[in-house]
Amino acid sequence: MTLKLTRRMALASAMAASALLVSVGASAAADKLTLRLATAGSETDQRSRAMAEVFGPMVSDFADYQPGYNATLFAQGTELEAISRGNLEMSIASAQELAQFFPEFSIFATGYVHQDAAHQVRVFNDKLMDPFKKKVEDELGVKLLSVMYLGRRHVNLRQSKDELTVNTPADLAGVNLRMPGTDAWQFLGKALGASPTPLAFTEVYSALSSGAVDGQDNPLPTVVDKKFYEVTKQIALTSHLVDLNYIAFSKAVWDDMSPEHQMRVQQAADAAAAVGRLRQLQLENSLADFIRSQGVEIYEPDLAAFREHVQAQYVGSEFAATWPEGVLEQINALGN
Ligand code: KDO
Repeated sequence: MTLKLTRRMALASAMAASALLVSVGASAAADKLTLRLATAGSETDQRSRAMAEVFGPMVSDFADYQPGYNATLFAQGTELEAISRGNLEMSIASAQELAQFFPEFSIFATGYVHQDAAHQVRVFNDKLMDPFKKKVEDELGVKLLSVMYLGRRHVNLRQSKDELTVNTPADLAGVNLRMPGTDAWQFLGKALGASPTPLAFTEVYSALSSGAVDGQDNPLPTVVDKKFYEVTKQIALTSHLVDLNYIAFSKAVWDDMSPEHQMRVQQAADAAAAVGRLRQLQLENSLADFIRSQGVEIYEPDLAAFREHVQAQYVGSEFAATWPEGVLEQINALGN
């Protein structure tokens, strides 16, 4: 925790400096606002497409949207710090990355909490989010504009179902499961019963291909978009995390915009999130047969066993200790 506080204090001073730079930059450049977005996602990912096809055009009369895909602008997990330091304007952020700065964000990255895409939207728009959003603005200089739907994460393995059938978390003992690099992701990998390995998203295909890892856990649309079906043999539909991202925006750039441009940016972000969500849901509900046609077995494990085991790992955990009193109950109350 001390490290995080130090990190946050360092960021606070960097933010102050960047705010000055932005205001000087903005006043000096009378032309369009430049909005660079960094993501580890591909250009064909539905979140990336929605930002390019909806967000960009909706703000194009006053802002120049410049996406950087496949972690080419900033390495996965470093985007929020880049925004905070004034080196980037936007990112597609995760609750797990925010939890590196504010551990309480791990509640939105906890297995089997969000029930579906609509639940994610109700939670993000509920007053329970206000203190979370304010803290990120005040201490990191990042404004969370909208929530994006990434999808249901499932266990996707190189081994065939005959070699290893995944019914309960006990079946994942010793499985080298790639999870993204942050603490909250590694904790989820362990909660599933596996032995998690941190690895950047852009390295996953080659690690599966070489056998450096046994599996990964992205949603079905990502399995297709990144062709993970070429290097894996099964998907156990654990649905262990109905995953989300946030459209993250520089607070310094936001504060420098007129109220009209702020409203336009907010509307464009909400529209892009809505379009991306619908497209991702349609894809998610239609890809199983295609993936099976590529030789990947897809089946349902003992969901009750997974849900019970994973939830039990969080009770009394270091993450649960950071959750504000009553928030989990409020999130559950917004469920179906
Ligand atoms: C991943 O690295 O598996 C992950 O799905 C984690 C998400 O939080 C998000 O960073 C995502 O990668 C990227 O947007 C690439 O899809």
